[in-house]
This record gives sequence, structure tokens and C-alpha cells, in this order.
Amino acid sequence: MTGTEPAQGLGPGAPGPPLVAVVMGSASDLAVLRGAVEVLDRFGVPREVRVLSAHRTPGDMLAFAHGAAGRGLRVIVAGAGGAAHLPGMLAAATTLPVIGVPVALPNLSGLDSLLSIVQMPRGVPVASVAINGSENAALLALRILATSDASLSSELDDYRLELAEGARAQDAGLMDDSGRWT
Ligand code: C2R
Repeated sequence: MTGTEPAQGLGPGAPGPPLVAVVMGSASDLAVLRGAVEVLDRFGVPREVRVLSAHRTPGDMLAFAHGAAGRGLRVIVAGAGGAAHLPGMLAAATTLPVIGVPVALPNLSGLDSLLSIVQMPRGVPVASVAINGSENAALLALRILATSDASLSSELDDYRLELAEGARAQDAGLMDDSGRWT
């Protein structure tokens, strides 16, 4: 993946210079990170998608991190599994906010990834979402962008109301006509 061409069934994304980068340690993480890409596309926010690894391609990863802010990126979503050093190493090399997505691998079910991401040393912050929670990582990135984008902020408000409507519909679906739980 280069970030400029559609990869493995991902569409091209919204047009324009990317504001959010979705980065993963391996293409095997795409099944999880796809959710983040879909959320960004739904809100029409330009994004790029990269495979970069602190372990396998440390030079490429550092070059990406050093150039990210200068290219206009505002937030980095970084997913990795196992010894998930990628989000922390990106955060070490840029001041852009980095949101980590712990990817679950079979052996330790993602607890290893989660702890690798959240246990950062003082001074080098990385946010984390739940194991495999890539949609929330994208939504958090959108909330960061929305602090300086009123139109995006109002779209996120609409989304919140949509969620509430869905929950109310579930609630209503569980009650019989007399308002009792079925
Ligand atoms: P493969 O499936 O390619 O063997 O990768 C990836 O994120 C993936 O979940 C297995 C797992 O290794 C992870 N990986 C990292 C890093 N690079 C790759 N955690 C890194 O730099 O942190």
C-alpha cells in the first residue's frame, strides 16, 4: 500500500490531501483497521492507509512520522498486534496525536497489544481504544478534527442522535404493548 492507491478492496476515500493516516504493522491487521477506514470514508474525511512497522521497516516508519505533520496530516490512527510498538514509536517521532488500536492475535487475544500501547513512558502519550476497536479510533480522530471544524462537529452530533435512536428502537423492540419487558 502506498496511501495513494486503493488497497485490498478499500475505496479511494474522500478526495483531497489526507487529514488522517490509518497505519498498521502488517496487512494482516487490515481486517481490523478496515473499520477505521470505513468510518473516515463515511464522514468524507480524506485519509491515507499505510503498512509501516517499527520492527520490520523502522526507517520507513520514522520517515513517515517525521514528514506527517508537514504533509498536512492532523491525526494518526495506528493499529498493531502483539509487541505493538508502532503507535508508541510514531508518537516518539511526531507531535501529531496518535490513537493506538490494539489488534488481537490468537495467542494472547490482544491483551499483549493493549498493554504495549497504553504503557507508554511519561512524556510520550498515545491514546488507545479497545482491543480491535478501530471504528472508535476513527471517531476519536474525527472528534479531534471537529474541534476546529463546525460542520464535522454537527455531523458527529447527528451520528450521536442516530445511535440514540437505534438504542431506543432496541428498547422498544423488547417491550410488549403494555410496556413490559418481553
Ligand atoms: P504478520 O501477520 O505480518 O506476521 O504480523 C502486526 O501489527 C501484526 O498484528 C503479525 C503482527 O505483527 C505486528 N507488528 C507490530 C509491529 N510491526 C508488525 N506490532 C510494530 O512495529 O509494532
